[in-house]
Amino acid sequence: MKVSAIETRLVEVELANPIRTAVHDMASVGCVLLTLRTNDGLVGESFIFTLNAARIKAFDEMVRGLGQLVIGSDPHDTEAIWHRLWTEVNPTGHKGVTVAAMSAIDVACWDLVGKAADLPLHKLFGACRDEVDTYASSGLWFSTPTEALGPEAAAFVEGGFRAVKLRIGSERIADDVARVRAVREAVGPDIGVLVDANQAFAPKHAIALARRLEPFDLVWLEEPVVTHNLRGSGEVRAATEIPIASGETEYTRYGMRDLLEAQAADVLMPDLQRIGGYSECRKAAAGAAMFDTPISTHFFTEHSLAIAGSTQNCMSVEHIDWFAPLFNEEVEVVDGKLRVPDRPGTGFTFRS
Ligand code: SMN
Ligand code: MG
Repeated sequence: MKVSAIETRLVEVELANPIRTAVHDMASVGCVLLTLRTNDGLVGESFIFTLNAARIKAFDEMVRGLGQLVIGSDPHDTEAIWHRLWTEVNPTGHKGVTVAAMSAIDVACWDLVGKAADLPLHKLFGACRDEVDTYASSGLWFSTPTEALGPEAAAFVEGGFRAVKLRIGSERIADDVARVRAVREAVGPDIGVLVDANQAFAPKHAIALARRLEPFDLVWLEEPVVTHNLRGSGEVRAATEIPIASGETEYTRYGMRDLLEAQAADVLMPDLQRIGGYSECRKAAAGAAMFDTPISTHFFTEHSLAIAGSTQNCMSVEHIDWFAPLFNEEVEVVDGKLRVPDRPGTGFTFRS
């Protein structure tokens, strides 16, 4: 099997309402959909995105530029392809757009490998489960006023979720405590509550806040400080009993290694686009396993299920519904868990 053609398509998916976190302003997501075709008629698919479709053409250009190097390759050679591209992007940089494009190519190659074998990817990788914990993450934004949080959280539970993620980032600690209290009171004691600060705080603020949040029995506090402040994140982690989650902003296994070395997080959150695709995500997960550290995948709900189904130390998959309009198939939440699809490849195909 050889890759014979590469195609991209740009799609802008509108969000239901404009939303904000402590650092992001979003009205839509711009996606580059990648299709790799083979000489024997198979199709491998993947996507990457930017918020608001801004700079999407740079992503497209990088995918198509690097994709040329894959034409004529056997997509089974995922390691060789990844390392060829890694060497190729040396002058351009080993983070950012380059790695996003490598991720798209890697996931599309793996999709082809699964389809050629007629197997779902978690079975090819070595399966460990067919369902995984998830949490509702398409809501409870920082732009949602405190009084609206309780009803929105309750609606997620009504819809079948057993955990929800809330965004915070207020200047006054009391305001964020009130946001967390509103959600905890609305969902009761048996539902998981996760809190994401999107890097809003200085370490001392984060420590003071975390101590005030301890009575709310949180699953984790995510990205309490700027991502490059590994020592600060480690200080927050050491000062609170709330587990610290981080890693969505890190690139490749090396970013995850830095978090582990600095003891900066209790849970690593690889993002398929920033980590470098399935090949690199599996290495990052194995590195985390060496430290008995769980991972929980960031965004990419559909495509992350292959990782969750084959990674013993994957504790959950973030449920975000933004990308559902891209696919023919839907993710299934049953009793608060996501089913790992048993369809070949990623198990998800693009709508035409
Ligand atoms: C997040 C990141 C980017 C846009 C929206 C939300 C958030 C998450 O950090 O973890 O979902
Ligand atoms: Mg986050």
